[in-house]
Amino acid sequence: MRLTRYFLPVLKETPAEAKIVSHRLMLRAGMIRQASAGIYSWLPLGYKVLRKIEAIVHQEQQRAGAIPVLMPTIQSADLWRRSGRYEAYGPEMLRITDRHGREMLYGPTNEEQITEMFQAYCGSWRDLPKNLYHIQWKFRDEVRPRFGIMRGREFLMKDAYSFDLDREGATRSYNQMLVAYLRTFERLGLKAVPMRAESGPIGGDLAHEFLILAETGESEVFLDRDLVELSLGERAIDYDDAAQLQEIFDQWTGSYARTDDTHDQALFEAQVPEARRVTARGIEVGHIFYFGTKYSEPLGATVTTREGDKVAVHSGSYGIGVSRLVGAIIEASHDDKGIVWPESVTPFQAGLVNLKQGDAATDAACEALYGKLAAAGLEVLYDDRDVRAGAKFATMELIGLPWRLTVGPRGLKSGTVELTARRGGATEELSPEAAVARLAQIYRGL
Ligand code: 5CA
Repeated sequence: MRLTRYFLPVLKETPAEAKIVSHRLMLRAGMIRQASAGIYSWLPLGYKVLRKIEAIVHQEQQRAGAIPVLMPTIQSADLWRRSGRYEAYGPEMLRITDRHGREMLYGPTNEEQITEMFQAYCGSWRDLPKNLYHIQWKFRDEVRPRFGIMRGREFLMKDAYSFDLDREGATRSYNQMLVAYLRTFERLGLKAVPMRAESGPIGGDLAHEFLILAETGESEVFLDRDLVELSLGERAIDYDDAAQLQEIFDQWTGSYARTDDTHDQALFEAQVPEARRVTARGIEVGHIFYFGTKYSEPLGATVTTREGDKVAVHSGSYGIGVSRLVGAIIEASHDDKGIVWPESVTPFQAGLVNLKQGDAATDAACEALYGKLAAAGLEVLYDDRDVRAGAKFATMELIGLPWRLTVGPRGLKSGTVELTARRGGATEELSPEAAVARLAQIYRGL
């Protein structure tokens, strides 16, 4: 993409209304525009990142056995009356009346809708287990929408719903999602830790929230240093192997206890030696719930067991804040010049800076390199504007592309271009071919 043809409305000034760094940087880098309180348009650069995060979430959900569907945003109030949540959900729910006077709502979550769909088609133990998910916009009329897309009113969520015959099956489904989340967040370059949590209006007796550690996190957390260092890495996961899933669950949530301010500080201190205690702040990017038969009973989601008995299915729901993740990644990865994207979600894989726009030889070298990068399958933003080099560097740093190629007359004399890492700023001089090969290698498999 040539910058002169793109739509990248970067701001020089820091917007006064933005209180946290991700919100400031998203506005300055031209990623989002507020449409009304807590409701945003995604500008091209922001939309690209959102789509990349979405793609990783899709991949990891399907690897874990979840099946993609798409449910509507608008739901019928009657369905929610059947589960008893229509009144209980309170003013956070956006209630709408259609032209026939029928009460509708903009879905804040989809437990009712999916359970209704499940019970319409599934009636036997043979239909189980099932895990269906979608990535769809939600609306919650938050009292205080703030921090940009981090706490929006309209936001994009991945929500998965599992159906099992009994608690044992549901535990396996729960663990599948827990492990899928660990993988998803690792691929996004985030350190996420699962924490035992309250289930709130979703209900149920087992829930974990996934917190990513960042200075600006909303909640204070106390954790075991060993947990911060834990990683799945390249570990091969077999999502059909309940024992392996349980082992990972135990490893991440078990005896290395940690707590936030809603939990028992004394218990934490009893379990974790002082030398290993870490205090940090966390941003909630995911939340998983096991709620037994809370929705299946009132909505009639029953199956016939092998023995011929009729039982309500055990279910769970599993959310990821897809749009919130864009901000969370920035909170976790930025410096005083701007964003530092992890390679897995960067809007462009590299930036190309022409130091002497209008100089025939430099322009030709840039064009040739741009062509080679495209041929290698790399997504490049070519800054072909007729502005000072300093302004080009500042834009590249602000928008956070992990790699920058710089082409100027001096390097061209010796047949080289510069390849600079956004993180750390190290620069190498390479032939254009070697630079393309390096980048292709970095992005291989991502
Ligand atoms: N039905 C369950 C799981 S599918 C559910 O709704 N869970 S939730 O309420 O915890 O939301 C799931 C995730 O959505 C949260 O972990 C958070 O990352 C994200 N989220 C929730 N509210 C907002 C909001 N107002 N703005 C942005 N993201 C949000």
